[in-house]
Amino acid sequence: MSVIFPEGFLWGGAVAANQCEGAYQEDGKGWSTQDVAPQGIRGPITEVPTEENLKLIGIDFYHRYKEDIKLFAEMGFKVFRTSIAWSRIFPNGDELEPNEKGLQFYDDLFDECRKYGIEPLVTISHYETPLHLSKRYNGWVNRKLIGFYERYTRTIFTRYKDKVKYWLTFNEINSILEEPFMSGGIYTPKRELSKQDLYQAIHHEFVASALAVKIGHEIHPQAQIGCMVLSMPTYPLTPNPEDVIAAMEAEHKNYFFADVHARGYYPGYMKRFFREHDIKIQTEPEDAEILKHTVDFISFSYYVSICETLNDGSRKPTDLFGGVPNPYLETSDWGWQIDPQGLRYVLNMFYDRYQKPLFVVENGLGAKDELIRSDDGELTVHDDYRIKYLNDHLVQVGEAIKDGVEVMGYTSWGCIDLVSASSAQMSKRYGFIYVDRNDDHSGTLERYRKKSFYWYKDVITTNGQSL
Ligand code: BGP
Repeated sequence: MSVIFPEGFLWGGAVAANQCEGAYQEDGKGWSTQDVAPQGIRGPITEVPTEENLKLIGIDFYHRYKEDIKLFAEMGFKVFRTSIAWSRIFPNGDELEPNEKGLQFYDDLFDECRKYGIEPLVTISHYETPLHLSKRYNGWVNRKLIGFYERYTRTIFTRYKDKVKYWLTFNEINSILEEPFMSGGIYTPKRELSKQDLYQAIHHEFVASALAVKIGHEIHPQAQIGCMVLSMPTYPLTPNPEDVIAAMEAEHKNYFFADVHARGYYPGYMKRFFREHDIKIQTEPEDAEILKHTVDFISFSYYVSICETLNDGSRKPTDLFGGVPNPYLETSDWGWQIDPQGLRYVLNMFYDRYQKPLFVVENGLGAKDELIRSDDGELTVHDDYRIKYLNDHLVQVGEAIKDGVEVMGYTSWGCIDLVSASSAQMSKRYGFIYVDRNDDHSGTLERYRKKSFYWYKDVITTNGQSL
């Protein structure tokens, strides 16, 4: 490849605590919203954690992280994205003192990363509000959550300031639109949640996120603190201007979140939306000033693009993401449309809009893998489909760099197999490393290098020249 990825480009992989750690009841951890979602974010939630939940030990990362980080180091990772489980640090979320054992676990984890020169990139809240905050306060609908989050962020910034430089405030913050419970800890069932409450919760998250940027910089001036949004380019299905406007409005729904984080104020199109839907956001006098603490960089996940068309009721929407399917694109085993060029498109759109550095912190192919014995006797997976997917997407990151976009790094999602967020299954695998763990909870939990492991190692060693 002729593109020179910048010197110091942060190559790596990403996971989230709740999808890999397991150890849900160890060392003083409290319950989180994840622990009552036995079928993943799309399934019904239960009152208390069920038997099924307790069997979900993730990939037992809590006990095996040393082995896993060693494998990441073998691939040459420069960065490793994970999250801190809020309920390990503040088990209920509203207590005054943190749980020392929870803090110690992440101390050890970050030390282990640094031992190999791997920078941790830490998501402060990744789909796992402490369950107590959800039940008692209705999650982010309640302004009190800002104070609880502030205490939590202050605690972790202070504790890890010598170990962590890169932070993300909320995972896929815009996913609260579709997943108010998992993303916003909102206990009210989605069908009964008013737009007023939803956008009030979003406002509270914005203020909390900006406060984290402010506090983070006060405690650690060199810290780089970003927002994290789910990016999903939305194309007009046809050149009909109605479709173009439908696509623009659908994009606004998502841009709104990055706009507030990058610019520090609400965009005009949202003020119009609030007026037309009679939404009156309750604010405090200090909010406008707090929001001016804008992020250092924009990070995002990228999996799919969709199309939009005027809503005449004749088109079948895609089930998970809304919009309608793009007739030019193929889909993954899980029906997610594959569009590498959409990644170049979205990188350009974000950069033109904000002129801030960008970080691709999630991208990857969820697929069914088969563990086989290779000629040399090793157990492995011949995941050429994954290599192709990632290669095609990274080539487009390279194209965006040629376009002049400032890209800080790339962390592929689920660099080691983990539990899928939407389905709570193991069989939807993203990793370079296969974990012997099955949907029925059987398996040895042994780790095996897939073919893509060696491919990615080459990509990193050559700083992208092997693509
Ligand atoms: C993102 C989430 C991740 C991750 C990924 C893949 O939305 O931030 O937590 O799970 O999607 O989704 P899934 O696991 O459903 O395939």
